[in-house]
Amino acid sequence: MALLLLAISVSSVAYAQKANNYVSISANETEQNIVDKAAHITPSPRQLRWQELELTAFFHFGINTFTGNEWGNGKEDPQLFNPVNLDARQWVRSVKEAGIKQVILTAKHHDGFCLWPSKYTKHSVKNSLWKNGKGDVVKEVAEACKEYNIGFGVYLSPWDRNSPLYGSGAAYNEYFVNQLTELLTQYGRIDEVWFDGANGEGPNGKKQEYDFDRWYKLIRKLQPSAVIAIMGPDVRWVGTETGYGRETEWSVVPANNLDQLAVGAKSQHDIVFKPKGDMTGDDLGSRDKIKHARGLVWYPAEADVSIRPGWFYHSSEDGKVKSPQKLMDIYYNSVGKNCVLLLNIPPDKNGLINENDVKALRGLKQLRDETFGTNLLQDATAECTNGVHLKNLFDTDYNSYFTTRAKDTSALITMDLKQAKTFDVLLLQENIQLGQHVEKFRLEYLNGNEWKTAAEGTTIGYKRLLRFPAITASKVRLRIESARSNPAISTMGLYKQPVGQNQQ
Ligand code: FUL
Repeated sequence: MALLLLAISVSSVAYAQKANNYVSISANETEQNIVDKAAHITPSPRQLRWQELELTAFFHFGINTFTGNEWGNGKEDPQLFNPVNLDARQWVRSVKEAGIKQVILTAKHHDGFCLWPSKYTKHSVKNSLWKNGKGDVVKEVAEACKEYNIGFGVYLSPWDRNSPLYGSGAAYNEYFVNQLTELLTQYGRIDEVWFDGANGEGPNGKKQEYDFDRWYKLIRKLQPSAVIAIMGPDVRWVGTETGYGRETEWSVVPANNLDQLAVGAKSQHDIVFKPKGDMTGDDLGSRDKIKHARGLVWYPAEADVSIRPGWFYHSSEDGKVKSPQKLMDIYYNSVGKNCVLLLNIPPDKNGLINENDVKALRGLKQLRDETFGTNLLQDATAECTNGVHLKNLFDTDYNSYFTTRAKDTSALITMDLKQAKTFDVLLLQENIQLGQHVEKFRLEYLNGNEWKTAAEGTTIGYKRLLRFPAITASKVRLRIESARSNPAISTMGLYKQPVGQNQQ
């Protein structure tokens, strides 16, 4: 058994090393050379799996659910925690039915209260009234995710306002490693580990220095397929908590702002980056940004937002749950802008997702189904003088793609819909297994004898969605005006939003 496990972990490391995740740039390289290098950077297998999820959920749940706070101070009485009807299956079912593919539970928030019976603190479910101290929320959620076959991740706050060790340096890092080890070894597969950057002062008045290097190594060793998000090397925070991403979203960004460290002791390849500088500007990866870079790395964006004003449940916010229309707008602006959406749905004091949130999630699902049910291009014929595999644009296989011949980085694809159709949404996807290439594109339609612009954009990445005032036409064309290498477009779709949904 031990040998088998060793074999599995060795092969997964070897696989991870094959990813062309990072490239260094020497002084005097030409801009064209740098652009070529950028075009050939690709996601690691764990990053690709994560990107394809599109929709993930946060469950903010803990002692704050019972005190009404957003940030607890760590002095709460654990006995307050008593979600008498807790049903993790209802949580997971509610989000799965909405099309969400992975959840992240706040196993420990800044108050230090652990949702599992950690051996290393008294501030946990083991000293609560819930199930007479015999319960384990992490276990219940992990098991529900397995049952419903969706991913499971943990949020473990580095900032711990309860621990007397916080601020002490090595002793706190040891405590943190112990808790992280419990989470990474007791609950089966972990798909995402989410660290935020909050870093307050400990009882000694000192800020804790986090030993991220050690934490990353531990995660890579114990859960090699998990992405490490936000204060981590695999997934970057988009920069706001609104759920709205940026117009131009490159998954390849300069590594200048990041601290580089090698995770595997002997490995030259398993390099990871630790966030350091500001990654929240409007433009992180355009030619202008990469031409002076010393290294480039695949570091894609996650957009987080709560379905309610707060991250934790407050009954006073029951009437403030975001509407399906608002959630749909967020979807267009996150998933539709090359991000993964992390939507927070906080369970209530009873241990259930409130029915208002469930209704909003159902509404979102319905709007997505109504909009994206029929690709109006599915029976179209397409022509492109310098392109191949045009049919792949309209199939449902993400892996198959259209591309151009030779070294052509632009393309003009003309499509005949056979009869006039009305549409107001464009969907495009690049096959990011070949990198992210497109820098500028435009959708045109034939109006009488004149081609007119319906929509235009810069980056595509894993997915791009653009809305525009409804157009009726039988001929359209997609212009790839500029790209860093041959465009590899895996999907193109035209859709009509249901009546009543915002047009833009
Ligand atoms: C932040 C935290 O301070 C908030 O409470 C919340 O957990 C959010 C997702 O991350 O940094």
